Amino acid sequence: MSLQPVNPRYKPYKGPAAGWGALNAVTRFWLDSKQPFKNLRALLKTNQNGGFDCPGCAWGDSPEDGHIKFCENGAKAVNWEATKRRVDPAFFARYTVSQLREQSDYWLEYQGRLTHPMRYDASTDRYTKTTWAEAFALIARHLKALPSPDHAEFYTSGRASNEAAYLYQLFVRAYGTNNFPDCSNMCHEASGVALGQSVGIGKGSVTFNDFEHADAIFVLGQNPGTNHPRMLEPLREAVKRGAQVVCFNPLKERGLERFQHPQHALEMLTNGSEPLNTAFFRPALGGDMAAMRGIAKFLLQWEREAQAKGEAAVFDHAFIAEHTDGVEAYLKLLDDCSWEALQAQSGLSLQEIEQAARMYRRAERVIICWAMGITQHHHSVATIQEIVNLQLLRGNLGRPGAGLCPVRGHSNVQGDRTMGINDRPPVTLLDALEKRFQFKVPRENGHNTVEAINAMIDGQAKVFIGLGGNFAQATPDSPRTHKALQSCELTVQISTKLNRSHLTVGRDALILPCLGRTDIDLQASGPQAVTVEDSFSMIHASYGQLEPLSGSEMRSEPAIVAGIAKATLGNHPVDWGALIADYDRIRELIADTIPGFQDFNQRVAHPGGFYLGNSAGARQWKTASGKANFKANALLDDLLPPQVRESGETPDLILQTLRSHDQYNTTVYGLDDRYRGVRGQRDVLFANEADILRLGFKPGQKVDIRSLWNDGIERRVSSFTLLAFDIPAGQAAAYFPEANPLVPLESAGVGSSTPTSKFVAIRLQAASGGNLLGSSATS
Ligand SMILES: Nc1nc2c(c(=O)[nH]1)N[C@H]1C(S)=C(S)[C@@H](COP(=O)(O)OP(=O)(O)OC[C@H]3O[C@@H](n4cnc5c(=O)[nH]c(N)nc54)[C@H](O)[C@@H]3O)O[C@H]1N2
Ligand SMILES: Nc1nc2c(c(=O)[nH]1)N[C@H]1C(S)=C(S)[C@@H](COP(=O)(O)OP(=O)(O)OC[C@H]3O[C@@H](n4cnc5c(=O)[nH]c(N)nc54)[C@H](O)[C@@H]3O)O[C@H]1N2
Ligand SMILES: [Mo]
Repeated sequence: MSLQPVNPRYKPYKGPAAGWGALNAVTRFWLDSKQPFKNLRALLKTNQNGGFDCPGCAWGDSPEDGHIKFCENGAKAVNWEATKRRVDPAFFARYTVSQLREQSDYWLEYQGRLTHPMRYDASTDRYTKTTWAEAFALIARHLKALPSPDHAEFYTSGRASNEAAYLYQLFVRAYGTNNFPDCSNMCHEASGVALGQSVGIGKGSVTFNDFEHADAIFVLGQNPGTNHPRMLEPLREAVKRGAQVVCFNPLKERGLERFQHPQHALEMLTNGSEPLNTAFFRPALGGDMAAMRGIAKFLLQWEREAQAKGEAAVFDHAFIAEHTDGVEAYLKLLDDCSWEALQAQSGLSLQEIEQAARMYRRAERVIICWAMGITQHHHSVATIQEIVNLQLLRGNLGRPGAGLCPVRGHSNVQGDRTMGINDRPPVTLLDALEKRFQFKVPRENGHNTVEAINAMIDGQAKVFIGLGGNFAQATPDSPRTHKALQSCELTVQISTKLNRSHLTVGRDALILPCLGRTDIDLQASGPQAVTVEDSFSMIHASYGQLEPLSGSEMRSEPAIVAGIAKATLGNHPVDWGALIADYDRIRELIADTIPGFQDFNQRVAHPGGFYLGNSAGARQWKTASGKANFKANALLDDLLPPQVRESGETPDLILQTLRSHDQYNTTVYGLDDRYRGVRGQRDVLFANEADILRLGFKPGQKVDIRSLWNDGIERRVSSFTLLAFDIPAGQAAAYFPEANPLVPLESAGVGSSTPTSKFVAIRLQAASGGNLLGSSATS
């Protein structure tokens, strides 16, 4: 039924994840980029000592293993960056900005690499060539004209290297503000906040090697087959040695179902594949907190039974007594919540919760991994703290094979935060900066992403600078965000590729073309390395390999930041130019001010890099209580936020926004989503066939989608094709960023301010423009 093709462009994918299909896709991307051999060579150095760090995801590799690690989607990321196509002054002469705005996100990025600094001319509605000196002077002029440094917003996307990020935060704080909206605010912010409160450090506690020792790996709200393909190998190895992989995902994501590794030639020949998951639970959107609480409630019941019978304990009492705080209040909460409420909210039956609990209990060592399906909800912080609570009950933290693993997104998003890209900076960081650089550091919290947009809407923020990323498309409530950017006096984008943020211009606007991970970064002292931090807190060096497309017209991110800083502040508080001549000097400053980086230059020279350490992983608790905290958060009465109920309308469906297989965030590589069987289109709405019929539509029909909130603002996208899909009743899914206009800016996580991209209440109506796709649409 629901997995039947509903139109010619939608065919369910039958093959395993990765394997031959993946290699075909990679080959196609190589050939498309017009320099296959060069790219292949570049690729083979990825993540090896002496090569560059993969600009794809933040998954780490085994530090001991010298093997070349790559995956299909890493290959796409490399290839996309290493193209020979150029978006140069001649390109910009051909189009007005208004004309470019008519193009799709896919088309814009596909045009190639940005090669020259460009300045927007409002009188002709075109970008024209400018010089670096003029660009820096323009930025300095705007920044100095602001009534307060807090009227500027300094965005960071998670590809920026440690060196670039460190210089950026130093410049911005010396300029006088903590306004650091960053992609993390839309991503793993809830993980950082929740883990900081629970265990005293906002990062994952496990390392790569822990995956070799776990008896069970729970994977919640994550689609590694597409977004972290290199994670599939340790999962597969775990299954091979008899460990369990337990998935919680409303969608039966292909990569989690079956897996075949492209580098295992024999298995490719037989087309065999290992069954990967050992259990697959399909919760309601936002239902994971209730599911985890249900597992904990079973453990409590079994603990009491064991005590009564004098059998071995279920809880790790020694760990709880020595290392934790707050267990009584938490256990009371478990007693107080009803099985009915847990079932209703989790979307799972009591039998399913019990099965998950049995799998959890059977395992001596458990790792719990999670990503955006957990972090982009109203109650994400509470949900992640519930994950921690569960792990604490059995001491699954700070011992081999057990722990917490928020799987990060952007390849250096974790490192950027370590370097001080933080709108709520810890006092220790500010003190260290003040001491080392002898200037008065701003102490007030700055703006996160949602606050930055609101400040622009309110006319408070007037200058926007983006160190990478695509702010216009990655943020929620797109039409409002676009207007916010357009209300600025100056918008600056430091970028590798053309995207919609360059076309969402303030009165003045600049495009500053930068080098990417793959490019050789030549400075006065020779080619430079930069460093990054992966999800396991491993720091390693990255050396670009490819000749930049337009010589010195493209600059490195550190050089661009230093150029802006020098024009704005002169040689205060450092000699910016001297730092750029040799990045070792930047790393010396990092060593002086950021904990864990002493002897940075020497240690990063070590093959595979070095481990930053993790206090929670070492059972040191940097919390106020000095212990790991059980957090007794109440379960939400209703997953539907009050603002939706106040809209006076009942939602037809709850929508999550997610990534296709052919995209990297707002970068669209192609229009297919192989594992979900979609071809050649992105404006689709996945829904359950019964829901489609119940709502009076037919599969293949086009609909307009409206979202519900209590502020009277109309949020709508048009002409999305309904795809009947294997998705739980009441749920829907659509791709990010196409669906972003539906996410209200005000709908953000408690304590994290992360837009609730995985929980949007929607209503459907027949598309104003037309109906069925064609006669074969429902065949
Ligand atoms: N190729 C590629 N790699 C990437 C990226 C990319 O776009 N392309 N993006 C990078 C970035 S920045 C990030 S943050 C990561 C993102 O990695 P993911 O978090 O895997 O990305 P999403 O596509 O948002 O997928 C979310 C998954 O959570 C599930 N889900 C949604 N809501 C819920 C829920 O309430 N409960 C549960 N249990 N599951 C739910 C969805 O069905 C989906 O499988 O990937 C990184 N790597
Ligand atoms: N609805 C919805 N919205 C979401 C999400 C979702 O799941 N649903 N996910 C959120 C998440 S997890 C994230 S992380 C954000 C992502 O938000 P961003 O990080 O802002 O977006 P990206 O699409 O990764 O940025 C792509 C652009 O970065 C530039 N770029 C690429 N490489 C480099 C480089 O090396 N240096 C520089 N300077 N620029 C470079 C290119 O110009 C490219 O166009 O989106 C968030 N938005
Ligand atoms: Mo992300």
